[in-house]
Amino acid sequence: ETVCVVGLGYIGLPTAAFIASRGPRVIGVDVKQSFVDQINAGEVPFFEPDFDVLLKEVVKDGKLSAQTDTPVADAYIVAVPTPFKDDYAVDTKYIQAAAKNIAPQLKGGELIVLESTSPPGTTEKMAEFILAERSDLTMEDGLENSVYFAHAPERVLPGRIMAEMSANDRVIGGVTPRASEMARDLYATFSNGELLVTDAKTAEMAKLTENSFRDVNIAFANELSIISERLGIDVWELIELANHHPRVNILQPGPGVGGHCIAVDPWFIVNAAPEESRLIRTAREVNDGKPVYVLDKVEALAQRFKDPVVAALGIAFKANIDDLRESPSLNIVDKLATDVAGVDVRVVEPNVEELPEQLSRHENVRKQDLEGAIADADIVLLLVDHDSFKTLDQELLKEKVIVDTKGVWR
Ligand code: SAJ
Repeated sequence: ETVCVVGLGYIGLPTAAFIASRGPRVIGVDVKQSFVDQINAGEVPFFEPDFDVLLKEVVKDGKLSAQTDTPVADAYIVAVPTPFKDDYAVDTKYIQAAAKNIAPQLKGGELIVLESTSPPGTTEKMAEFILAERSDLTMEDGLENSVYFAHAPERVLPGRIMAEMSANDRVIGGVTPRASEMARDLYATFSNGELLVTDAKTAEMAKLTENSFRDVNIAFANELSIISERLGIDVWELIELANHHPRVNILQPGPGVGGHCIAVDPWFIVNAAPEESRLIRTAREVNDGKPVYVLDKVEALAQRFKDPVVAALGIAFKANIDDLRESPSLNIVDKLATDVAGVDVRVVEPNVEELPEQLSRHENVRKQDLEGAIADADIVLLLVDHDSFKTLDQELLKEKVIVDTKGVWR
């Protein structure tokens, strides 16, 4: 059994390593030569707690290797990015590129699983795309020249991948019944969770539904935070109290919703059924409005100072990670530096070495250590609830104007 995993990012690489640790030989494919080289040297090209140990082991044992060309294999797992375009329709260019490379390797009998989060119907489109390249193959079950297609959306939480990769239940949706069975057998090699079989379209929608549920819940919390401020109520206490009710579970407000999943996936539903997706669209708008609200607040406070110094604590998209994708905090700092005359922004971000271009291009933004930035600041703006910020000595905040978007210093 050889399994080929296409796309060695946050999801593809851990999936490849988990499968390799359970027996099958795994070949990882990525377009990025630097990723391939790093992986073959047993190094993880991104930060994920405790994952380096597993990767080193499977690479050293010769169970996992990486390359840029797509090989012949018994099963393929496609875990490439599915970004959206300006109109919020999915951009399937990476799926198509993967399909184009897989097509010539097929003999019949292979399983091809799409893991990338995708709008309903995408797995079938990927199948059609491959079969358009290979008119000698079919997606019908049980023939000699059958190829089997399924969707098995990933659900791991970045930062907790080692625990969740094998523990989470998985939704598995085949384009045909045989494809579902084959995909279930593949995931059973490393998953200890329940493997829930359905069709491909329902599996695609299930993933989008999970992330939209979270987005709607966070939007509720963010709306409550703005209402509470208006009414002079502490929103953190409010939510804690309400959550004591046995059937209430409200998530936490913050500076906005970021990352490449929760802030993206609901749009795939809105795009698929625009008229019917009123709540899901509004939740997106509420969450996207929160960074603007925070920015307005800081800008108003900055008026009190001649050349205000702002310590911005955190630019990652959430706590205790180094991922800056779709980060609301990053965008708040960027806009702050542009909008406020005379402002000087000191960014504290323990999880990144250097500021990204989006910030380093500003002359009035620089990176600083936590204590130094706070000592110099007029306004302390907490944007991410990193552990090191939570344990800060409160004495240091005396006489500072504080904007605490995560409620960690209440
Ligand atoms: N956030 C809040 N308040 C909260 C929780 C989160 O404002 O109470 C914010 C975070 O700060 C962050 C954003 O939401 O900016 C998203 O963070 P997250 O921790 O909710 O989720 P992700 O994007 O890291 O991972 C999600 C997970 N989905 C669900 O929990 C339903 C993960 O299981 C998925 O695998 C992942 O999306 C994905 O790849 O789809």
